[in-house]
Amino acid sequence: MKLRKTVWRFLPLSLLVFLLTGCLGETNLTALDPKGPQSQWIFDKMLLSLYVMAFVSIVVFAIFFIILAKYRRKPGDDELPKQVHGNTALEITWTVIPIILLIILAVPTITGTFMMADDEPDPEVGENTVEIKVTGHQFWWQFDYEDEGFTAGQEVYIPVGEKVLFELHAQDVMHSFWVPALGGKVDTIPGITNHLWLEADEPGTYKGKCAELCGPAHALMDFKVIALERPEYDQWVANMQAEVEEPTDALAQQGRELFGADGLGCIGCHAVGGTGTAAGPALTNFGDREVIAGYLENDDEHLAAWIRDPASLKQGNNMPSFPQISDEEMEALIAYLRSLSVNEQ
Ligand code: HEC
Ligand SMILES: [Cu+2]
Repeated sequence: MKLRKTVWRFLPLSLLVFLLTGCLGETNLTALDPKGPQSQWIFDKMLLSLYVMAFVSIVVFAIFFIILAKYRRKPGDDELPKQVHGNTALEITWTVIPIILLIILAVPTITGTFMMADDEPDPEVGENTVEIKVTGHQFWWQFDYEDEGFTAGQEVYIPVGEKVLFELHAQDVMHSFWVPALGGKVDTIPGITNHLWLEADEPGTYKGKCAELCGPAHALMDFKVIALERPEYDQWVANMQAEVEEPTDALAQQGRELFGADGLGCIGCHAVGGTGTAAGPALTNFGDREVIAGYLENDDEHLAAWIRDPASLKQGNNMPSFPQISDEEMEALIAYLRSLSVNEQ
């Protein structure tokens, strides 16, 4: 009776797991569909260990069942079987086989670990290897392109087919930088600099996540890696470096006033152009983002709700709320934020 109850309890749960894993597959937030040399390597090792484990299980269970059948007590077996102690040949066999299996796992694991830790510039692109400083904040990501002289928030653009070097930092608590389709996860730790390189085989948008419990909105600390062909990437860099033009539209201009120091003071935390601050994500290309704050669909309704009361949408985040903004002001502010796009130039 009890067993049946337990089964019924677990059934919906296991169905849920099926559904959830299905969702993850769709958004490429998965290590099982590798899209770069590093993630491919990790995936191959997962398969290798799976094969080794399958081999061990099959052999062990086969021997187990054979022995169970062959040597079980049969009718008429009154005497104890002959008692033996020690068998050198057997003992050597079952020591040597696991050693061989461990070597099969260890050799590629160790060489691969060094390969993944190798943060030397890409030999193929030499001096032009892209280096990006990543800083994890509660609960957003800052990407400094220091050599290029600008900052990006929430979305990191990289060239396709090149090893890109990431220098990992944290501002407040520990976070972990993870783009499952491209590679392994590495922690960002306050006061410590970690390194990671990633490479994307094909252009596309790859979802990333903070993989270290870092506070109430940890689960919403999402980001994106956007991989572009080299010429498009260079164009994006040039657009990010360019002087931000004043909006031509009157409404957006009014929004720009509100955004500034004489208005609501958003500019104190949000850079538009240049290298920015550590207080909030740079909004230089906010108009190009698909989502707000890492996860909210970037439409006017969500944007207004976010600006009025960010805490209700992302618990514990560091943006103050602005409930005083009137509907007209909000319209202007949104028009300005929408004008912040570098892709339309
Ligand atoms: C005290 C600093 C601070 C001020 C002032 C501030 N913000 Fe923010 N803002 C933040 C932080 C921090 C985040 C990131 C929140 C998160 O995702 O955890 C953020 C996120 C945002 C985002 C989402 C950005 C993205 O790419 O996901 C928008 C849009 C935004 N703020 C607009 C504004 C506007 C408009 C104002 C002025 C009315 C403003 N902010 C004032 C700190 C601030
Ligand atoms: Cu985090």
